[in-house]
Amino acid sequence: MFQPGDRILVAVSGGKDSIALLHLLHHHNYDVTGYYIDLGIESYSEMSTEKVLEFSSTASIPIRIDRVRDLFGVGIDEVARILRRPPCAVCGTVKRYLMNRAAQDFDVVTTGHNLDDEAATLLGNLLHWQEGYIRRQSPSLGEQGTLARKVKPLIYLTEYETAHYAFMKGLDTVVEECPHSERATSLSYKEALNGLEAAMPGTKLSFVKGFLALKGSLFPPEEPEAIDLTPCNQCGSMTTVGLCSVCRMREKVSAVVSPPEPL
Ligand code: Q46
Ligand code: ZN
Repeated sequence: MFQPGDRILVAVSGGKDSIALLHLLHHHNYDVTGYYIDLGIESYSEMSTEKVLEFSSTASIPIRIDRVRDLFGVGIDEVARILRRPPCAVCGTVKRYLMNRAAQDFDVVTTGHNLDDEAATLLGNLLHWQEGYIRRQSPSLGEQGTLARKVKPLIYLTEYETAHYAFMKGLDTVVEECPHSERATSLSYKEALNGLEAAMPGTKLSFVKGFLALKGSLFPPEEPEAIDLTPCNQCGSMTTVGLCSVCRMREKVSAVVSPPEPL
């Protein structure tokens, strides 16, 4: 997934998985920088920001922070309300945008997805036959255009195991989930998989490992569609049209709240 000399950006939310990953890689002397996005979701974001900053200062690991409020002047909930879109849809687009921007200074981006996350995503993709997503589901996505490599080093460890690591190392992490995660369908998939795991231990691991072993023959990679990308007129990030999706959001939001400084 990466070499000892690579500059690694570790996306952290303040939760146990991402903090455990950052702690583990730092402990093994990799060149790591944490990357945290303050979503501006009231007490949840305040608590997460506090934990991430505390961890970075006690562990002496550099951390880079972007704030959604610096982009829009308000947090995710308010942006979603103004745009009349679900918070998670807005959040996903904004996080991707910020992460890709931050990744430009690094060789690889890592996230703390664990086995439970990966199995739930796979189950959801299969239940709805999301062929494109199934083909792309992988612990390691190569560089695409200007986008850095993205890897998930923890996908063979269960949520229980990463929680155990965090506990044994005395890592102080955020226990609360984002208030919007309750509506996430992935929770239902996780519950279903936990039921299967309890009846047949090892199910999650064999589900994900078996998929990755068979993916090449069942879902062979397709030739990527040639898409013409040009720099966004406003922020310079690569996009298919004049303004990227985040700059279009910024335009709409700035009609309602005072706009922050230009990007
Ligand atoms: S998408 Fe939705 Fe998550 Fe963003 S608003 Fe919260 S639950 S944090 S992974
Ligand atoms: Zn833009």
